[in-house]
Amino acid sequence: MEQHKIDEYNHQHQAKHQHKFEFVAAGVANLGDVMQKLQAFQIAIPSWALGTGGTRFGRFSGGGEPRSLEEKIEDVGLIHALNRSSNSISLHIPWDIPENATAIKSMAAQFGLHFDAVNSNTFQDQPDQKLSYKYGSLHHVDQAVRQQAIAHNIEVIKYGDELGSKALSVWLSDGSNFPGELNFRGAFQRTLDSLRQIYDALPNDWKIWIEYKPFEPNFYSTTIGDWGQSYLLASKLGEKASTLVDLGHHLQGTNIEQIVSLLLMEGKLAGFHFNDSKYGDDDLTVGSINPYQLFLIFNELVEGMDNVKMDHATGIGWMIDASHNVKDPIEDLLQSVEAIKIAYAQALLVDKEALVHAQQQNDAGLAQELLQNAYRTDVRALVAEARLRAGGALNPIAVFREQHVRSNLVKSRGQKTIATGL
Ligand SMILES: [Mn+2]
Repeated sequence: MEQHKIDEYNHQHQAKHQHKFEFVAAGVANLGDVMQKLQAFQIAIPSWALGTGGTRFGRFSGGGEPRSLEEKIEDVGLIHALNRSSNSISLHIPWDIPENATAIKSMAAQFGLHFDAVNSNTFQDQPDQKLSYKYGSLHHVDQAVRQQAIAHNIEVIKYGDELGSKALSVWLSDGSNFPGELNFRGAFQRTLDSLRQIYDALPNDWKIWIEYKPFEPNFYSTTIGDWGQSYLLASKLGEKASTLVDLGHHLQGTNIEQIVSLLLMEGKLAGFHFNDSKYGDDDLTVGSINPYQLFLIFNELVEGMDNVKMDHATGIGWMIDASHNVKDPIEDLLQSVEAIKIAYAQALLVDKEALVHAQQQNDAGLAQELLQNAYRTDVRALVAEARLRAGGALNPIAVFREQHVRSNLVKSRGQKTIATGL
């Protein structure tokens, strides 16, 4: 995406935008601070989200999908050029093994990108794999399987280290399908022991992020099933270990914002996998189903991070983890980043002093007014202005469509392409 095309679009729409921006800006007391924070806030793009996802029933490719790690980096580079809010990529090993780390790193740098957390995979068997993960990996009853899974995680750290990543993200599908199949205590202890060996292999400045999920692919128990189990493991491992919150990995009705608040208080919130859901781990576009919950989560994040004077942009890891079955993956990711920044901007607008006072007075009515005043503010022009100042597009999706990016990608990559790992 050539910069002049973005500039041209912005120029054409500048007057209308300026009007909207000035209107909303007039009501923001700490405008300079808000704009600076919005520009600094970046969300990592996972390498597996650039192709069309699928379900266990089928997969319908949209065409022009990235065929290699290099093409995935190009796609993230495009997203970042348009929104100036996605300056890193999170790799999944073995779907995206960097054969030549130096070349990959410098290619990413040309797009202004760096590498976020690396993700290991012991939830499926690879073609050349000796032992199967059918009955789990780090919790497996057979030590040889556990050792294979530990060695894989240590190899992922090695790949990440070559690329400048600073964190290993671990999600286990380990669990059981039927009551009685598994001894819970044994499974937990073996998982802890395996994680300890991985923890010991972390470079000094690295972290390990432990993700949890209540069900799927196992339907009776998951060995790291909720934030308490993840927190217990992270606490026993040590200060380099913390809990990763994937928004879709909760049962319906769970108060995620309360989980986030307490993990932050304990210094154990690693970061986020953003998505949205209606029923389970639906991996839908962020903010597409329940944007108010997203705002409430950001409200707790901002309050909790400010409480410990943590830098919002760098204090914890921000990443999308979504799947797109019917939408263009790039458009979907642009929508997700936008939804995150809107929720963040709204959280920055909450009148915190007044809220503390309302809480002290047990004034539930006023507390709700204060939160919803912020939530119901149309902050889109603030987010667009931050993007404009950073060199991005006033409307990233409009530019993507006007420039016919997808049809050009189909022309150069082909209609029937399948992104690696999908
Ligand atoms: Mn996730």
